[in-house]
Amino acid sequence: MSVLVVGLHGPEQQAELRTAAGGLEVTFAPRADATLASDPGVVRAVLGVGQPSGLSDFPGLTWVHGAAAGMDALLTEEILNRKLTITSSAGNGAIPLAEHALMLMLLLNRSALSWFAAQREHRWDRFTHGELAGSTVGIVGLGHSGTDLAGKAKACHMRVLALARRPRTEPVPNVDHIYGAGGLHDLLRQSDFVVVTAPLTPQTRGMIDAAAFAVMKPSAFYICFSRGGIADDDALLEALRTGGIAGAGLDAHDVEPLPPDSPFWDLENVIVTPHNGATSPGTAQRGFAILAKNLRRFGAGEPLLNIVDQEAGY
Ligand code: OXD
Repeated sequence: MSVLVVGLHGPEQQAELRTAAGGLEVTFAPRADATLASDPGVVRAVLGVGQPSGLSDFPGLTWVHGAAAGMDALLTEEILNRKLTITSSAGNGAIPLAEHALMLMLLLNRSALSWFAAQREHRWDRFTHGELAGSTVGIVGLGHSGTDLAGKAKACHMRVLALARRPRTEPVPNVDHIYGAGGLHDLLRQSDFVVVTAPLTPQTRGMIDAAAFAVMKPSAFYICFSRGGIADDDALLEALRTGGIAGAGLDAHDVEPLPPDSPFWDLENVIVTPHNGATSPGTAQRGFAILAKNLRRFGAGEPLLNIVDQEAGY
């Protein structure tokens, strides 16, 4: 029985993973390519993958560990039909993503793009701007990054609302009110900042549609760092162009890379970042730690961490 670990791991990481695997044979390869495994037939697990390509060439697979937190790219119909155990790296990028959201909230709330333009022209341009304190953030999705963002927002003296699909029996620290899926419009109506942290699933695709933007405050900002596609882009564009909302901070986009002719690049009330919010060494370290822990558990026959609910899609 053997395990294929995909990605670029240096000698130290390889040694750590071999130790974690106990008696399992571990092979390292840059991608899930069966021609790189000495015997694909004995590979029971492929770890660290982003895409499903190549996995069909491993007939004996029982476990796949995803390199990403979001599993939308991996959960194809073919993969779902194989009834594998799938685990994710959820939680690896929560901290920098929450920081990214906070940065976008501050920049948008202070019209920072005007300062940047003025700086390029050496122009001293002072104006009155908002404060986060006292305003309301509506966090759509209360997973690792949503929960981390709640704490950061509270530290800025904000009111924190959240939307969570899974009901909570206990109050969540730093969250003033939690809505279930049916409460989306209630949350949107009250929010000065809407931050989408939810995974892309059949349930969330297109969830922030024209009706949703219509209930948002014209002064509100829309921020997304999890997945584009949760908002309907046409509805988002319309809201941004017509003053339905004040602006947006977009790190995740429906089509990535964002095409050069996308209208989002040029809107004056939009900050575009290239799905870059979690690209930090800490994210890589936490992702590696999750992989190593799960490999140890697999070798020891213990329950794995971060098992994906394949019906829910995350
Ligand atoms: C992820 C990401 O890990 O968006 O899902 O980077």
